[in-house]
Amino acid sequence: MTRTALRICPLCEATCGLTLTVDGDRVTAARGDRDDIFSRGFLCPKGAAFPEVDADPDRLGRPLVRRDGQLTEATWDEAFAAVQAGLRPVIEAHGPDSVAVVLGNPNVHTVAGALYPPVLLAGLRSRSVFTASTVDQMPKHVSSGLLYGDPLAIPVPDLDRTDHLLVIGANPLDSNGSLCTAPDFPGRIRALRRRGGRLTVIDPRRTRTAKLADEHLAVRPGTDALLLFAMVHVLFAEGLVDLGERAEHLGRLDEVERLAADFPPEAVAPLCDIPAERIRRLARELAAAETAAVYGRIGSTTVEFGTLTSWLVDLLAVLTGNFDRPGGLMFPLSATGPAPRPAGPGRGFALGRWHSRVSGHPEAKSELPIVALAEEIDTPGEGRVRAALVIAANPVLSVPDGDRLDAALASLDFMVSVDPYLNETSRHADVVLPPPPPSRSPHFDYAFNALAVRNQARYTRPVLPLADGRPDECEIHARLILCAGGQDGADPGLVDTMVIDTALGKAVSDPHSPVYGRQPAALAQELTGLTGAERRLDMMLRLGPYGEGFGADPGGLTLDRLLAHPHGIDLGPLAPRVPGVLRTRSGAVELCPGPIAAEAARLRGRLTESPDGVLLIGRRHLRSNNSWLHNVPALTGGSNRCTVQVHPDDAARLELTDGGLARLTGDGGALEVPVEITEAVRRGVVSLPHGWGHDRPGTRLAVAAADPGVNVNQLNSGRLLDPLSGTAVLNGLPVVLTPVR
Ligand SMILES: Nc1nc2c(c(=O)[nH]1)N[C@H]1C(S)=C(S)[C@@H](COP(=O)(O)OP(=O)(O)OC[C@H]3O[C@@H](n4cnc5c(=O)[nH]c(N)nc54)[C@H](O)[C@@H]3O)O[C@H]1N2
Ligand SMILES: Nc1nc2c(c(=O)[nH]1)N[C@H]1C(S)=C(S)[C@@H](COP(=O)(O)OP(=O)(O)OC[C@H]3O[C@@H](n4cnc5c(=O)[nH]c(N)nc54)[C@H](O)[C@@H]3O)O[C@H]1N2
Ligand code: SF4
Ligand SMILES: [Mo]
Repeated sequence: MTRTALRICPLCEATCGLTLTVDGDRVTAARGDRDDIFSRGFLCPKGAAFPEVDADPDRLGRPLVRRDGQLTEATWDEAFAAVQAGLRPVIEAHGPDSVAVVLGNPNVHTVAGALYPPVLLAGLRSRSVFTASTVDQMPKHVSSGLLYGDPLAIPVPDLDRTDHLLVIGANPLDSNGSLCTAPDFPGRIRALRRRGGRLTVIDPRRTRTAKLADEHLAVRPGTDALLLFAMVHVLFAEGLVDLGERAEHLGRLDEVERLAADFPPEAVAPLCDIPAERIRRLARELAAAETAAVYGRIGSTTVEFGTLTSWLVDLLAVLTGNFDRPGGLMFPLSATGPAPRPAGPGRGFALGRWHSRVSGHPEAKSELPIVALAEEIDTPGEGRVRAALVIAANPVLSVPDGDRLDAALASLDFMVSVDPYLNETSRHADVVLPPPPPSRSPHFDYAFNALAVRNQARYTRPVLPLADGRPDECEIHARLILCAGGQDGADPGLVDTMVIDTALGKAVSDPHSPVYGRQPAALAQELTGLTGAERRLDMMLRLGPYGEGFGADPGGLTLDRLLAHPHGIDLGPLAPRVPGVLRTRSGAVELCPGPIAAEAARLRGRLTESPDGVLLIGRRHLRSNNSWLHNVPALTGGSNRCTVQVHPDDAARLELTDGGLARLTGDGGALEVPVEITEAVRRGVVSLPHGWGHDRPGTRLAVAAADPGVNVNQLNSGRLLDPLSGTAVLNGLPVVLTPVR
């Protein structure tokens, strides 16, 4: 008996709606849901491989507990008892900071990862918090915190309406977009071209996105801050600054002009390797376009001046009147986010409220740089990290100097992994808690609806039931929270009840809330949903910007209404949100925050440097995802290879041959890698993908281990950081290449 069921794809930020074919207790096929209000039938090869991803025989079905040094299968009750027995003594003897919480990327793709880690952190009160953000988008959060007073207020390019898209260090044709949720990003770019719009791509590699562009500029890695500053310089110098309708909410423009004075195109051109006249033209085109959006991603954030570059991306939109208006950069309004409130001064954003123990890195957004995790474990002394809760993260591969972290994790007193795989990181755990596969999990995009190019809401329930006795990932997280608090055995539903009580308690005492003055217990009674997580979703929808407000707006959103629209509810195109979205102390956009001005001064020091040597950058393959999809045969092989791409001229100079081996040496180590000679990378730049290196013992990844590749992050010591955000420099790393004979 086959049937079909809907499921939002969790494999990247595009959040496509899938129609799954289900045969008995297996998903047998996936296609794009043509009726999905946002993705309209689009899917990529990863989504098409959903059945194989879901049914990978190496996914763990039962928890593992370390006994006599060996990870062995255990019951769920035994596993949670082991968690509490391992964790509580560490907390009691050494305090909460001795427990590191490590959160990886898939947390933004699961309901559990959105709803429970904040509760865990609030209860545990550990300052040892490390996430994938500090090898990713933290510079954008810091930039938004400084500019808008809210690190989560990230404006996105209004892709479907813009006339001019300037892309800096992003390759959405392979990544399907990031910090800009847009199912069928490729189709949306083609539509831009069809309506006469212009696409410019700045990227050291001629990517598939660059090939679609009107113009591709192969910038020297790590120099975008200089390039964009020179564009700002030109806008001021040529009188092209036009703040448009938002001018009254924009503060400290004159200070920006003073900073930009130091970066004329002629000064940066030799460093960026882009002629001054082209830089001028880039600025003029941006200013002349009817509407324009600037979009930066990994190549703009995981670089030494990542925060400064992220700020410049938004600044260019501001200075050309493209901020907070259709066709420019706009703030999405998510259905589960806080309801808009009256404009006015906010609490602002603070950086460096505490520092890491060993290297003194400032916190950002209550996190410490994940590159500092190893040293926080392996450096003796008061306050050392002795235990770790690792949730959906594989830092041994995704973070610089995996070998050091590998050894550090092995030395912990106690470690838990919430992970479906026994992989390079989870093999060190004392307890592995495997969540069920996506077909048996609910899906709602708490994170990505706040970054989507169209306001909309979609929810899919689990397509298949859980096997007997198996908890879903929400329950795993809830029980973990109870164990950390020494309450193993208590009803995991209590965690949701507590969250709901707290949230409703706050809402009823907020004069701007539709439920002001009402009784929390009575409101809680109204919530629907089959699980605690669903009741929380119902609550957030009702209290959110489109919510029915517990009766205040009977036409508004509730869980029931969402369930009645299985292909989703369209909430319209993005709308202007300034000044209501601002949370700065001044109540205005802070165009020139102090920490940014200091970074600009540091950048000025680079103007006198003369670049040389070979720089390493990364790349992503369409049929892969970070470190964890190499175990699915349908997604391996073909172009999906761990090779170092080298320009033909560099290959000739360095005597490298296509298919031969090169030895790459960085400040963190050396690797031998097959060479792929291609004109796609510019001269002086080589590219190696991340997430490979599946050759460590003690894992259960049969397919990945057969073609392990090498771990690019072993070339990187992790010493180079974007100082404001603590984000590791993953792109533009100096390396030396020699042939291996
Ligand atoms: N050199 C270099 N390094 C990079 C990058 C780069 O561009 N270059 N990119 C960086 C970026 S952007 C990121 S986001 C990080 C990612 O870094 P991580 O988050 O550490 O890595 P992932 O490979 O995404 O895998 C996370 C883990 O989640 C598990 N997992 C998969 N699905 C689920 C699930 O449903 N629930 C749970 N609990 N676990 C699940 C996987 O098995 C895997 O162990 O890597 C970073 N590292
Ligand atoms: N298929 C696939 N999709 C994915 C992922 C995946 O692993 N595979 N990972 C997901 C995740 S976690 C994320 S964060 C997103 C990332 O999404 P993207 O940022 O779009 O992905 P990347 O391919 O890393 O693109 C970064 C681009 O920056 C360029 N670059 C490197 N250094 C510089 C520089 O100094 N300056 C400039 N201007 N460009 C530079 C690189 O050549 C590359 O083309 O993708 C997500 N989607
Ligand atoms: S683009 Fe992303 S969300 Fe869409 S099918 Fe592919 S992996 Fe899934
Ligand atoms: Mo990422």
